[in-house]
Amino acid sequence: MTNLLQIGGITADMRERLETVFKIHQLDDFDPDIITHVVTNGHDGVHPDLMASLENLKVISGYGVGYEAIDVAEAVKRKIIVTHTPNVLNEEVATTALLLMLSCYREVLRDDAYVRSGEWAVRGNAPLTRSLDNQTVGILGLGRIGQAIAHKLVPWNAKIVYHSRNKKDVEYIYYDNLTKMAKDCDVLICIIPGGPSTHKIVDAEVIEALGPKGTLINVSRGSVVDEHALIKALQSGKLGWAGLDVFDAEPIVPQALRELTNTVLLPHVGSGTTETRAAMGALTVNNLLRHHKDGTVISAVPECAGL
Ligand code: A2R
Repeated sequence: MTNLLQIGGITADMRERLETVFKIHQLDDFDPDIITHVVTNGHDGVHPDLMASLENLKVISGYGVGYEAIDVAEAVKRKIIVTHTPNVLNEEVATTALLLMLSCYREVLRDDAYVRSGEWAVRGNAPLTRSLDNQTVGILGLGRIGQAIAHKLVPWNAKIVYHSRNKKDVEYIYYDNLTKMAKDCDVLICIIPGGPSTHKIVDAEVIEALGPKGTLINVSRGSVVDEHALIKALQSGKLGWAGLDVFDAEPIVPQALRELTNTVLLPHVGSGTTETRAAMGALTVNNLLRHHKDGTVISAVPECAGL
């Protein structure tokens, strides 16, 4: 049997399929010399010290599309193939972005509380909310998920603009400057990878450019937004609303953010439906089984495509 190290949780389905060819070892009891394959996730990744200790490692299969918690440059140097699970979660994460946007615009949490508390019967109709129709939506990162978000916004007649490193061959308007784009947007949706190149790319200047009537949605990584600046802007009214699925120090969410009523907060569930998580789990396992069978993988991260 081939020896696989498990980092983080896996589902019963994943375990059952993996155990057809792998002996699964846990982090608290394994011999580093025999491990050739690792299964992990976007949050846990592989600690650099652990990776260094696995001298015979060939494949790291990640559950999720983001892989900044794995030192891919080091993996490439060592000819270790890193895989992830792109595409199978595009529609779900896009739906989560829309859910957050709708919840902010239509004050779903406030109005739900209004009904539950009995205030409706005492104080009369709830205050009006904002229409999601005809908004200018800026997408930060028009990749696989960013494009799925743009498609889902069609029924709301959104004007889509975007910022990414490169201009794409699409009908949407490209901004090479994020602050400029934020100034022109009603909503800014973040869906770029985490890591050093995007760290706090949404800073105080971008947040203030979005403005008092603006809405920030983050379904990518907490690290891409300056959370401190975000809280200050939401408290002072320099930013209108925020819908967040991701945070700087998950699962710890600052008390100040939790106290704000102009936020909608989710516990990193962008891809968190039974159907989509099953598809992600299947691809994570398929990458490992394929490698076991013929030495290839299905969905290597771009940096490892040539290995
Ligand atoms: O490289 P480009 O021009 O295609 O732009 C990519 C953009 N991006 C950036 N934009 C601005 N500044 C950066 N430093 C920067 N780095 C990357 O993010 C591309 O438009 C987008 C990423 O698209 P995909 O690689 O197709 O990723 P996918 O599957 O949409 O997932 C995005 C992220 C994941 O990495 C997780 O963190 C999260 O969503 O779940």
